[in-house]
Amino acid sequence: SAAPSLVELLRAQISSSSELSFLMEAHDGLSAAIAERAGFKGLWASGLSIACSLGYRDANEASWSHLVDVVERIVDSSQLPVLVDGDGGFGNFNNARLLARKLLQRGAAGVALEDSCFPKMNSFVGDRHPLADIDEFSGRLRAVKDAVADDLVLVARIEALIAGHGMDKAILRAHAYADAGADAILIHSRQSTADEILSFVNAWQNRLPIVIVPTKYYRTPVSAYRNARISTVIWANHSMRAAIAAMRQVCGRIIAEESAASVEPNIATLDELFELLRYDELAGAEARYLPHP
Ligand code: SPV
Ligand code: MG
Repeated sequence: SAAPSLVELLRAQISSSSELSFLMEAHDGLSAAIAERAGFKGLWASGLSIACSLGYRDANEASWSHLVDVVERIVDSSQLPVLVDGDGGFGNFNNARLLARKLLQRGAAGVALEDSCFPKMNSFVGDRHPLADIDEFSGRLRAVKDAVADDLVLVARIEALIAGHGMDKAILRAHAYADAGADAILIHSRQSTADEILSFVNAWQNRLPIVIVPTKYYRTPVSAYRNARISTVIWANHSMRAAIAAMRQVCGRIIAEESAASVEPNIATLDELFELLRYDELAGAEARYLPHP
């Protein structure tokens, strides 16, 4: 039988509650290639990190066409399935289904849509996180499902805890989004412990698989998520934050010392760069395809 497609691979990872899977953030081709080399089996095309790498704020400043262009670079740069952070879908049901079709064309394996209003604001910024009406957002999910069927994994993300609406409202939304055809529920929290996530999971009873983003509650060991039969953990922004720290240090030293000598041992070698982007493959292709003088 044929090798599983990327969407089948992502679906298998996200739908298994007996095996915890991990999606690593990518925001460009390079970060995708590095995550793959490290051994990750799937990628999260992070809205925050992609915006950041473009010099935008995570407030829908980048357009859906910016996003799909970056997703294409991520998809082309690894063999891994990519779950794309689709924010709220950039508008109503029509914008959301257009985004989903374009992501499918660019090779994404899944899309996560959150029940925020356009323009969204990153979940960790400020206190204003107005939620979409449940029925309106369910319509966005149904429109996406009708547009792409099972060719993309559809993750419905609940921002009710971020918005301070409490557990009952969050569970109510999860059931509505399951009814609308979501394949999994992403429940987000800005607390520094996993308590509210674990009580959500307890109340939810695994009607659909659960995806979490432990950016603020990073101290909780993943064994707690295995025990709770959570399906997927997203490391949502760590390569971007590593890049910021590393670039800040190297820029600071080079300007202060007017020399690159002291940073040389701490930065990637050019050979590592050439290896990551498979320059050797190009050399081999040149030998095959260029005329020999
Ligand atoms: C992202 O990575 O863009 C996310 C996760 O959506 S968070 O920033 O935590 O909202
Ligand atoms: Mg995001």
